[in-house]
Amino acid sequence: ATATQRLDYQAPAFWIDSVELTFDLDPAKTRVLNKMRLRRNPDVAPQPLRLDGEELNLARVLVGGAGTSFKIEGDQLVLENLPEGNEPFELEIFTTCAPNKNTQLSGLYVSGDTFFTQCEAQGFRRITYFLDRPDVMASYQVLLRADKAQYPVLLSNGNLVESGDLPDGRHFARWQDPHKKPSYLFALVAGKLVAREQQITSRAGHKHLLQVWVRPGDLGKTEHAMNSLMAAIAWDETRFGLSLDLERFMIVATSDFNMGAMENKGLNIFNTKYVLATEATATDADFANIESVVGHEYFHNWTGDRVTCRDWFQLSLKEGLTVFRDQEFSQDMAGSPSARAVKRIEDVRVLRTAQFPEDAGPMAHPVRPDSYVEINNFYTVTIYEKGAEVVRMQHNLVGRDGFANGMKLYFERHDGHAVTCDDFVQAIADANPASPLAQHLGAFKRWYSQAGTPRVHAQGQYDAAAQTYTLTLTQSCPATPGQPDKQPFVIPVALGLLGQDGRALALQLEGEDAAAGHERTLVLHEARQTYTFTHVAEAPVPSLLRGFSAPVILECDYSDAELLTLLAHDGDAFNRWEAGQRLALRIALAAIASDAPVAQAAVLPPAFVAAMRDVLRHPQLDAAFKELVLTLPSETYLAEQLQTVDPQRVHEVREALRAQLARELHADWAWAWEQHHASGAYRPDAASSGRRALAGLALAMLCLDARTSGDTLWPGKTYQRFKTAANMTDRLAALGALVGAGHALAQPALERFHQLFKDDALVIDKWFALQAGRVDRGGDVLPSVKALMKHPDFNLKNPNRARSLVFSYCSANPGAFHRSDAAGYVFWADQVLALDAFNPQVAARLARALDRWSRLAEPWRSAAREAIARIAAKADLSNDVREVVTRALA
Ligand code: HT7
Ligand code: ZN
Repeated sequence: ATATQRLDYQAPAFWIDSVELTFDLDPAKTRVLNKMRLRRNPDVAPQPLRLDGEELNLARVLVGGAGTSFKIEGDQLVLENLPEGNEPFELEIFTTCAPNKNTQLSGLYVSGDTFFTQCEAQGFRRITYFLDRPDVMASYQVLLRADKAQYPVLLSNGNLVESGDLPDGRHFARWQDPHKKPSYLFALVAGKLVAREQQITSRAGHKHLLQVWVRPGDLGKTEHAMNSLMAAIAWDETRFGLSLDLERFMIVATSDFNMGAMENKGLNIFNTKYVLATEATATDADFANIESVVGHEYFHNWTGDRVTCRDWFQLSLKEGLTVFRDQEFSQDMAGSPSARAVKRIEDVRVLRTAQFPEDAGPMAHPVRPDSYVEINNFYTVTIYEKGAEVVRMQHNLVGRDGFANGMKLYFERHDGHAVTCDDFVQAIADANPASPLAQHLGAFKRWYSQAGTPRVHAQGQYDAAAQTYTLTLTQSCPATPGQPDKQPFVIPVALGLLGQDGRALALQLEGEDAAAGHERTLVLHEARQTYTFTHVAEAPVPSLLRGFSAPVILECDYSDAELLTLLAHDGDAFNRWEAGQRLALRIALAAIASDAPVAQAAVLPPAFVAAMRDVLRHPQLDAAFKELVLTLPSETYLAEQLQTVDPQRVHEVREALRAQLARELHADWAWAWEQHHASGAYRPDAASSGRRALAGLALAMLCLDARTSGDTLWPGKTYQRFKTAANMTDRLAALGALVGAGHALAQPALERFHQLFKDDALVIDKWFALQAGRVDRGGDVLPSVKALMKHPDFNLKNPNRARSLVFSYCSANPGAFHRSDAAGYVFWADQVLALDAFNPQVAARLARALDRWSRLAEPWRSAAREAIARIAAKADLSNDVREVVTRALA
C-alpha cells in the first residue's frame, strides 16, 4: 500500500452540497440509496469524479435521473461524463452491503441485534460511495426503514422530522441534520434500545432533549453518564461560551466498539465501558473515565464538528484540543487545587509511560504527521496526549483569558469550515499579539512538525558573594525516523526557588526593579539560555517545570537532599510528587545497573523510606495525592530510562522495592487502612475516591508483606472485605490485593467474583484483566492467560474482551510478557495474526506491543525481532498491521 503525504493535499474537485440517504436495514443485505447534489469546485481544474467505496455491491448509478457510464478503479467509482460548468447536478447511487459480515466494526455493522455505524476515519465509504474526506461538508437527510418489531428504535443525526408505519410490519424514521458535516460524523443506530431522558434549559434559555440510549436491562446504569453530559454542557457554556447547537443530543452505548467513543453530530456512539456504571459494577476510575469521555465527545461538538479538520494530517487540531478541554473539565470538576494536581499527575503519567516511548520508537511522528499508510494507525497518544500538551502550552503562554479570546477568534474565523493546525495557533496568537506565543510563533509551531521528546538540561550556579543564582537551560531533541536534525522548540519552563528550609523565595531577574512573585515562566526558545536571579540570600533549590509546563524530559543534577526538600516542601504539588519519583527512579536505576541480589534486600535507603512515611502520615495532604507519591514508577517508565533493557531485572528490582516499602512501612499501611477504609454512602467524587485509592494501596501492601511474613490476618481481612464490599472499587481492590500477592485465597475469590458478575460483561472484562495483569511469579501468568482464552466467556472478536485479556497481558504486564523463553512473544504474534483476519484496527494496536524491541537485551531482542518478522512474513496482512511491523523492522 502507498503512503499518503501531507504536502500532496489538494482541494476536492467537487463539492457535495446535500445528501439524502435511504436505508432499508437488513443484517444480511442492507440497501442504500444515496442521492447527492454536487457541483464542480471552480478552483480546481475540471476532472472526473472519483468516489471512495469499500466492500460495496454497486447496483445502479444515475445522473440527473438517467443512467450514466462509470468505471470501478480499485476502491473508487469513477464518473467521467458529468455535466460541465458549475451548476449543481444530482447523482444517485444504489448499493448494498452486509452489516452482519462486518467484523472490522467500521462502516455499518451489527452488534447483538442492533445496527451501529463507525465512520471515522474512513468508514463512510463502507456504507456508500462518497467523497469520504473531512473537507467535504454536506447537509444530510436520512430515511431509515426496518422491521418494526426487531428494530423499534431508528436514530440518526439531527432532528427527527417524520416517522410512521409501513406495510409488512416495517416502519420508518426521517432525520434531518441542521448542520453541515463531513461524512466521518454520519451515524445511524437501529435496534431494541431504551433511553434515559433529560430536558434541560441552557444559559441562553434554549430547551434541549438529552438521551442516553442503552439495552433495556442497562437503564439503571446510565445516571452518571447523563450527569456527566449535563455537567459538560454547563462547563462549555461557562468556560468557553459554547452552547449546544441542537434540539436533541443523543448518546448510544454498544458493547462492540474499536475505541472509546465517537463524536458523531448529535448522535455520539459510545463503548459501553464509558457509559454504564453503578457503584456495584464500576470503579472510581470507571466513573472518572465516563465523566472524561462523555465530556470529550461532547466538547467535540464544537472542536471537531463545527470546526473540523481539512485533512487527516490535521487530526490533532480536533483531538489535541479536545483532550485539553476534557482534561480541564475533569480538573474543574475535581475542585480543590490538590485534586486538580492529582488529575494533572495522572495525565502526565499517561504521557510519560505511553507517549514518550512512542516518540522514541519506530512509530514516532509529529503531532501533525507528514505521511501515513493507514490513518487508523495515527489515532495515537502523540496526536491526542502530546497534542493536548501543545495546546496547554499555548494556553499557558497567553493566559486563561487570552486563550478564551483566542478560541473566540478561532470560531469567528473558522466556524463551519475544515481547517488546519496552523489556523488554530494563528488564531490564538492573533488574539494575543503581545504574548510570548505571538513573539515566537514560527518556532512554537515546531511542536507540530518535529517529532521526539525534547530534553532540557538545567544547571544552577549560586554566587553567595553576589547573592545571585544563575540558571542555564539547554535543549536538544533526539533524531526520530525521517528527522535527523531538530531546531530548538519554544519551551515554557514554570519555576520557583525554595530556600534550604523549603520557603518559597521571591524571584527577581537581573535588570528588573523588583521581585515578581514566587513563581514565573521562563520561555526557552534557543538551544541554550542563561537567566540570573538577583537578591538570592541563600543557595536555592530550584523547582523547575512546575505543573509539567512542557512535554519534555528535564535533566537536573539534584542531590538527594534537594529532592527530599522538594518532596517535603514544594508549593507545587506536581513537583512535590515528581521529587519522590526522581528519588525512587534514581534508587531503582542504580539497583538495576548493579548485579546485586535484590530480593529481601534493603535497597531503599532509610531516608527515602522515612520520607515516604512522612507523606503517608502527613496530616494535611490528600489521600489521592499520597497514593500517587507512594506508588513507584512503573516498569515501563523505568525501562524507558535505560539504554539496554533487561525486562526481568527491571521487574525484579521494582518488586523488591515494593516489597521493602510493604515491609518497612507495615505499621503505617495498617494505620492508613484504618484511617481511610470506612465508607459511607458511595460517591465517586475526588476526595472519597482518593480515600478508597489509598485504602486499596494499603491493603495491597499489607497482603504483599503477608506473603513473606506468613501473616494470615491481613489476607483474611482482605477476603472478608472482598466479600462484604459495598462498591466495586473496594471489592476489586481487595480482590487485586489477594491476586497481586499470589495468596491462596485469590482463587476462591476469583471464582466467587465470576459467579457474582457472570452476566455483566464489563465486570467480566475486569476479571480477565486482573488475571492477565497480575504480578508474574516464575512465569505463571502466560499459562493462565492461555487457559483463559479457552474460557467460555472469552471472545477475541469482541474488542473489549480482547483488550481485557490479550492486551492486558502483552501491553500492560511487562514482567510476565518478556519471558526469556520467548513464549510471550510467540503468543503475541499468534494473537496479532488471529485478530488481523477479522479486525485490522484492533490487530494493529496489539502489534504496537513490541515497538521498543530494539532496546531489549539479549535474548529478548532477537526473540522479539523474530516474532515481528514472523508477522511481517505473512503475505495477506492488512495495511494496518503491515505499516506497524514494517516500521518496527526498519
Ligand atoms: N474521534 C473518535 C475517534 C474514533 C475512531 C477512530 C478510528 C476508528 C474507530 C474510532 N472510534 C472513534 C474518538 C474521539 O477521539 O473522540
Ligand atoms: Zn476525540
